[in-house]
Amino acid sequence: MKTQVAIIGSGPAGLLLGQLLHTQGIDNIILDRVSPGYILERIRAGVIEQGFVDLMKEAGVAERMLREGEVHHEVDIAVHEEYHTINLTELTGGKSVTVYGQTEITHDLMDARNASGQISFYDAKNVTPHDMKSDKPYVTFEKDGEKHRIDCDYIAGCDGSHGVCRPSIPAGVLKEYERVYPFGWLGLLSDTPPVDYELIYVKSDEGFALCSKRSETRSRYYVQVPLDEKVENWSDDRFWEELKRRIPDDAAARLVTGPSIEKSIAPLRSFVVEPMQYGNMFLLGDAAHIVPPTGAKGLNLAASDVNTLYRILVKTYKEGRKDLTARYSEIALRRVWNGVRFSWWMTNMLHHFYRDSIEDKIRDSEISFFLACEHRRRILAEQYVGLPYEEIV
Ligand code: FAS
Ligand code: PHB
Repeated sequence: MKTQVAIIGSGPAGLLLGQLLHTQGIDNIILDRVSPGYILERIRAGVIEQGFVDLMKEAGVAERMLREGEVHHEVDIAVHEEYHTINLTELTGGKSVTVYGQTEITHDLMDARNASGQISFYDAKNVTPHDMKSDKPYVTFEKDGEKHRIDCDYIAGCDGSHGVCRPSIPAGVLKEYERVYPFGWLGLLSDTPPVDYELIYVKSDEGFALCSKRSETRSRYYVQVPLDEKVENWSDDRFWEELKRRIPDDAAARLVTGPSIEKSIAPLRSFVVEPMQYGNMFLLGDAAHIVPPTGAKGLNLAASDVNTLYRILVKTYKEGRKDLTARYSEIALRRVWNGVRFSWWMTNMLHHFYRDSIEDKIRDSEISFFLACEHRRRILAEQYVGLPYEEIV
């Protein structure tokens, strides 16, 4: 088989890149080691930056997101029972975020790919990138007991944090940066009405909590738990009691509880590799970086990488540019590090680090300082809605 771009990974990064390239007539094949159903069962992100919404529009797959997604013009931060509203739209000159689950985005992109007849291989085993430093890279894999080879111009590593692309880069090439936090997020999804229309990020003496949603009838909640916590130790009742302890009393009084549809613990860490490419193989999304979800940046940084590589490849194929592919990592990392820093900053300000130390007092002071006045809240708002994508020139 031959294609122009071989995409490894059928999560949001791979699917969005494939769909955008298709709109420009750039041929691509997507490979994933699991089934579409397995991918769609994963419950993950929920807050989408305007830049991501615009990319979905450009890819021609935004119709349901625009119909069913909820545009949010503000977000609340409750610090020890006191609410602080961050008016995103006022503070950023008109920007907003959209609440629309990652699962739905993946659904929409998969449906569009199937409708367009583009080639995808699921349940592909032993997917392996080869000759990334040459101008004739290729990917091999096995499917239903048969071995296959895809010759291509470029390989897009969209295979997440446990993929094959990053580890296939020879030792000594990549520099890894990591911070592991002493806690994770225990998340619960329930078909209950959300406690509030707006998202509420909560800083309490008992720890962080987040009240989010997927619609007016489906809620998504999180509570911070120690890193060694096990989800099997958390009955629904225990989750709801702990959430009520942490959120402000008025919210706890309105909270509608119900059976969990999904319940899981995600560990929190910050992780970045540099560079985000090796020859003609590019790393995108979680394959290159991981952020704590406190800033709602994980999925949005994946979209940012897709935007960068997509624009570069269009100029490479359509304008004959030979200089841009070598600059993907340099350009992508500028926005990645902004997202990593914001996610680290929000995580530090809002979580309990299980020590009663001077750092905890400094964190309390920092969140109070930035919530205290409009021009400081603007610093938070501008990053939460998403900094602009860098123009590729
Ligand atoms: P993904 O991990 O989504 O997709 C990678 C794909 O590659 C998978 O389908 C996998 O099967 C495939 N793959 C892996 N190895 C392969 C191989 N060897 N061969 C072929 N295919 C292979 N972000 C937020 O903004 N907010 C959140 O609340 C949030 N919650 C999260 C909770 C969890 C538990 C996790 C893990 C992440 C969360 N994230 C959140 C971040 C998440 O949304 C990611 O940023 C997003 O999935 C990134 O998308 P991709 O880069 O496409 O990677
Ligand atoms: C979610 O709804 O899953 C969500 C929302 C905001 C975040 C993280 C997760 O910062």
